[in-house]
Amino acid sequence: MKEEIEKIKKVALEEIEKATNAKELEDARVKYLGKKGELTAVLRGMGALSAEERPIIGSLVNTVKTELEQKIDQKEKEYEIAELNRKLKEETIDITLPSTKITRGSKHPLNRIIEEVEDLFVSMGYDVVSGPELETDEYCFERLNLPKGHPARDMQDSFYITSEYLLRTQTSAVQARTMMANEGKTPIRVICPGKTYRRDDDATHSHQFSQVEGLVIDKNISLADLKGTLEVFVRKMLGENLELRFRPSYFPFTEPSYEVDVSCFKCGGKGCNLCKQTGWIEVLGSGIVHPNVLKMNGYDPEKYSGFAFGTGLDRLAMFKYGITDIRLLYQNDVRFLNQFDRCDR
Ligand code: 2NM
Repeated sequence: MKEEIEKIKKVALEEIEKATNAKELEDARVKYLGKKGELTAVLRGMGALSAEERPIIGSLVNTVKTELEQKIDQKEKEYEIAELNRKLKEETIDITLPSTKITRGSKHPLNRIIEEVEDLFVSMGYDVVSGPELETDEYCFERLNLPKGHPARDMQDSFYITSEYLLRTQTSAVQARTMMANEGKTPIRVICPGKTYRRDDDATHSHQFSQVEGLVIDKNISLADLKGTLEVFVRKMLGENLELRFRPSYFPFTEPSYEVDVSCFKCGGKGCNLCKQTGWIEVLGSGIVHPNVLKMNGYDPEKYSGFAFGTGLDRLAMFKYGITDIRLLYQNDVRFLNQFDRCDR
């Protein structure tokens, strides 16, 4: 019996030692220590032994069992450590490598311009107001002294939705709304930046474009106030040393009306391709609010007067950033937009 046990032990230890993976190790455990294992079989056969032999053999079997268990545990530990080392080696990360860059958005050039214009006018006591882009004929034209039949109302130039509704062709509609909402109270000092729409589409005209218009109404507002205001505006946006030139013009909502030129900021007025050799660049429309417009929107032209102006923000952005095609402002091409992500950081 003793020899049999010693033999099992010897073979078992060899087998455990030979095991090269967890599966073989587990097989050995079952084979020798399991319920139907060889050592367990020896214990079962102990009934045939004498009373003196029984404890000796029993103790021997237990010692061998413990020894085998320890050997298996030790082998298992070795596998675990080897496995851990393998993983550690395989999953090593180089924390000194550069990380993947988080892409940040950038402010759209038009929004930069709008914010700059807003900051300037707010600092001079103006409110920034907005209104609907889908306008009524009444606010877009009628209340701005553009009666039915006026060429500016032409279906060819505007996006009419119905005979009464259209996409606003200028932001002046917002100013008519502001006057009506103020119910004859003064002063009014507002700018209205926003999107406007016309049936045009080429390198210098987009069917959707952006405008800012300004309106001031109070007692004793004169052309001098308009000129001073636009001088501050243009010099802040395009350059402190620029000169302004007021050219008589016509707008239905102002009388007198002026187109405002600025001395060429590229050549300094000497003449170049940008100013087409004239030394001047047209930047604004403006004028003294027409008495009809005041009257129609609740202001007595005998008591009050006002000035108004308007300009295209797209052109302003193009001048400031050297953009040559207006459509780039509306195509949302990241290759274009990315170029502005360093402008104010
Ligand atoms: C311009 C040029 C001249 C203008 C007039 C008005 C209002 F509401 F008083 F009638 N708003 N904007 C105006 C005047 C706009 O844009 C080129």
